[in-house]
Amino acid sequence: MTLSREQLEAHWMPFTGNRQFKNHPRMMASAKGAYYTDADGKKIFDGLSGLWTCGLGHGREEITAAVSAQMSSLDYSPGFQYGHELSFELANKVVELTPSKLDHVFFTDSGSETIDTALKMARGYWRSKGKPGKSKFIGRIKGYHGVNYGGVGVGGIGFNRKLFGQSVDADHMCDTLLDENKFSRGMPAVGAHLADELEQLVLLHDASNIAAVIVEPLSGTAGVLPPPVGYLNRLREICDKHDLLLIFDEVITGFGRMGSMTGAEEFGVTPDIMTLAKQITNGTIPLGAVVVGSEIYDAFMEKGGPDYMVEFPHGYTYSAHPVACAAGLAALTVLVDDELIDNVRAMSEKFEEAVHSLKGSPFVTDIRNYGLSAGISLEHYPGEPLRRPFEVGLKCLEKGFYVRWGGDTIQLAPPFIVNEKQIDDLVNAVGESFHEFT
Ligand code: PXG
Ligand code: PLP
Repeated sequence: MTLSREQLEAHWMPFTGNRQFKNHPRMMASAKGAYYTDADGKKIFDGLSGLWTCGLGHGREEITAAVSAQMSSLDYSPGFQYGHELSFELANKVVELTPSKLDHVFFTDSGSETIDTALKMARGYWRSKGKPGKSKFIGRIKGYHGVNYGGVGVGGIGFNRKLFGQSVDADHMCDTLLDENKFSRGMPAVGAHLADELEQLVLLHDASNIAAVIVEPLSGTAGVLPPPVGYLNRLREICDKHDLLLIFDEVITGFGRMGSMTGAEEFGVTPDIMTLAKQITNGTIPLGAVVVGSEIYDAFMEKGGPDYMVEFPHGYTYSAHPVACAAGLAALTVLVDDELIDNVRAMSEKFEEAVHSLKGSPFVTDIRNYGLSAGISLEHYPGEPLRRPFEVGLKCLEKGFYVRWGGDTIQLAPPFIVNEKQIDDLVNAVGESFHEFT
């Protein structure tokens, strides 16, 4: 590495232990396919697909070519009051790949912006319907919906909230972790009844005060929590019964990781609003998307006033950025043309076998998986729940494997192009790391 310790001070890194990192930097230098190369030239397997972003693998020439051509032809185009054709093409592509009820796309630049946009849409929708009281949101404990003000308010990870105080008006359902489901493979059998807590919250707050319910179909950041069988269906029924919008935050589950194009498709439940980001450009250029049905879009259009008026006073300087749209179109084309979701399905069985072989390893208290994602919970050091996963992550890195540590879990999300040998190597490295504590 060429940078001095002093040169590392200026950058305040996101979601990073800055003090630890700057004393022990982990610098990536390049990436190709399923591997990173670090600043010392060491090859590292990408066991988290970037940050759940790069399922197609790194360095896809099709994306590079599309981005580079776009930079040369139209590097920026004003997103407000002017357009460019690529964003319309990409919107059509997203509509084609998401459930048929969802047919309008609003572009943002990240998952967090996408969530805050969706929350504003939900409130604006009810106001346009003459029901301004419907403003509260219901999220879920352990939910992660990004870090903007709305997203942390509906989010359910205490660590992400406690420094900042309450933002939007929100209450939370319980998470879906149950002792009897420990070491479940795929969707846990028990837990549909947990959705009934939403009925309790409706009784408490009254539906006339609630705008929307927001959940990740599978909670990613919390440590990979697949939905119990019937749980999402039950949420949908309760939302329908009480006229609540249902938002699926598919920032991680969108575009392939579950073995279907979306979590909604995989789990057979369609939300009113879907939020997408990450995999939409294979992580190459920041881009997010909110997808809604005509019912919501039309509500804004109908109340929009004269046609020169803006119907939804919202948008980002970089909304529908032409270079991001070029990356998105290229990435989604590769995802479809290379039939990579078929490989997710083919590999997910092998992946499930492999990760569950870690049952019985030292400190492992639970293992959960779905598609190409898995979470492994670890026994705490007394009073230090976050330390062991951090140590495991560093041990894996020494062995040449990048994995995520977060909360009391280790998380794995290999790229969609992964093969059986790479799965074995990844899981063996994680297993060896557990044994090195004893
Ligand atoms: N919703 C969900 C479900 C997410 O997983 C966001 C919103 C926010 O997206 P942005 O683009 O604003 O970060 C996310 C992002 C991890 C990890 O290691 C997960 C996320 C981001 C970074 C790291 O689990 N999820
Ligand atoms: N702050 C100021 C002073 C701005 O002028 C703008 C955008 O014009 C913003 C914030 C919002 O930036 P963005 O549109 O990139 O979210």
